[in-house]
Amino acid sequence: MLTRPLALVALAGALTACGGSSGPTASSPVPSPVLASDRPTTVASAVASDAAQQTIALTVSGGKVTGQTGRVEVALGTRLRITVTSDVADEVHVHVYDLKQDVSPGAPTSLEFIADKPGQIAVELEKAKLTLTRLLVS
Ligand SMILES: [Cu+2]
Repeated sequence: MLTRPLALVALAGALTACGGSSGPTASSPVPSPVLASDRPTTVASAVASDAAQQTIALTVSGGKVTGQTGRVEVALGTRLRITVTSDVADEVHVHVYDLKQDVSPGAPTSLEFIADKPGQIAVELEKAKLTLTRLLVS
């Protein structure tokens, strides 16, 4: 007996299982680029890609927060670095963005991200349920 029908069934099953996620592979016509200017596009990054544009430093000691506590205004799209120093082991949690990072006594931790979601974002020392600061991203 030949196993060809079985192989075909298996193939069809495999195609069904992963269908939908990948788009059609047929080549679509690419519109020819129309450039209004013959100058090369200016690279606008004046800041090095790994440099934070705004830094927020927070220190937790004896259950109290010092540094840029309260509210910090952040322009939408800013590359932000939050540095947390803590005298207890805990976890820094940036809400909405849902970023988490462990912090240990004597080992400050930094979270760096693009503030691309507007709103009032709580930064919390998770286990202590201690709000370190709030970012006002707009
Ligand atoms: Cu939290």
